[in-house]
Amino acid sequence: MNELKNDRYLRALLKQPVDKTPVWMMRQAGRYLPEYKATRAQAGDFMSLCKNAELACEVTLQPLRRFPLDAAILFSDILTIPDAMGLGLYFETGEGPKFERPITCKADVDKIGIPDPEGELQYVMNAVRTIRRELKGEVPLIGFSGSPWTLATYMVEGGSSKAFTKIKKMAFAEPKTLHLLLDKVADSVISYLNAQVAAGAQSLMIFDTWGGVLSPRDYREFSLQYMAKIVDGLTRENDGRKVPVTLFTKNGGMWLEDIAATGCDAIGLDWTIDIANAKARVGDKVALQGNMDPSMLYAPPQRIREEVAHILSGFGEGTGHVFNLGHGIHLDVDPEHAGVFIDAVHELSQPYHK
Ligand code: 1CP
Repeated sequence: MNELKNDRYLRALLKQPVDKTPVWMMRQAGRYLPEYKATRAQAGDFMSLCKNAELACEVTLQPLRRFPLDAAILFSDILTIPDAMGLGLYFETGEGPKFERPITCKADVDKIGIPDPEGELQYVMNAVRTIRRELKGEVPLIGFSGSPWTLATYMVEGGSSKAFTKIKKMAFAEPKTLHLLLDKVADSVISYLNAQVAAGAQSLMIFDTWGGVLSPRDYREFSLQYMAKIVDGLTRENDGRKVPVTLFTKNGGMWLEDIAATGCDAIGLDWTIDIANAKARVGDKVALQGNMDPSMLYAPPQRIREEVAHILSGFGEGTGHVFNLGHGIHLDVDPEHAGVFIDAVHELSQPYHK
């Protein structure tokens, strides 16, 4: 069994006692850090950075050198799976991700296969192995993937979207085609995440960034059902330790009971729900991760500390809380404010863990 020097994050996810509330930040490696921009420039572009294990490891570790974070997250992207399926991912400067060959009909779905995690996606597993080696047991490594619904939005829309008309047209006019696609993506996610665990990931997170654009019934049919299938298919123990699974649906605060019923270990919350309310509803079943508005990092340090104190008191005493932002850190945030946030969590949470 590999010993961890700081396992506060894994313990909180499994609701075991901790000395203080663990904290990490979604998108903690990224453009708000000048050292990230330098390494990205060295790699040439974003995908080359993801595909170079040494450089992906370097940017994963950069935020940990600055801040006393309780977890590292693999530097990669959710769109590696559709790229490995042959859709041709590219990034245009100043714009979001795009696909050369989006999914438009059943024939397109029939053509795609389940990528081999140690084949087309081996660069991701190499990054996981390199990061685990270089972390030297300091903190746990989080592996991740997108949810089938969220991945399918990019695959069908051909990139980022605001109204999601193409995928909703498929959902409501050709539901069988979309279900076929979601099922293939779910199988791909299961094999991808299990390979990340085999390569050294110690916890898993599924990002359902766009589940919240669906009605409650459609969320269950097109998003949650497939996340539940994934939770069922995942390796939940490795190397003598449990591998906790966190599901994050942005804008999913209405559906916490349904999400908890998948059997996940933790639910990621955005800032549109009061964490006290979330705890009262599902706190006996799952741990909670979140949930400060990432824009709060624009506020002066005193206001950031006040907000951290408010969220900590909302969760109250005891374990089962991993502090985080409710979504990714903004790229124009002052890194010093991120430091204020992280220190505030560690300092102000101690009275809740007596
Ligand atoms: O350097 C750059 O210009 C690229 C920006 C960037 C970065 C830093 C992209 C492109 N992806 C990433 C890394 C990334 N993406 C991580 C790394 C680990 C960390 O957190 O430090 C993770 C976990 C992701 C996950 C991801 N990618 C999500 C889910 C989480 C979320 O933010 O909602 C989504 C939706 C994506 C798609 C994507 N990739 C990149 C961008 C700019 C986007 C978002 C596009 C959109 O808004 O539709």
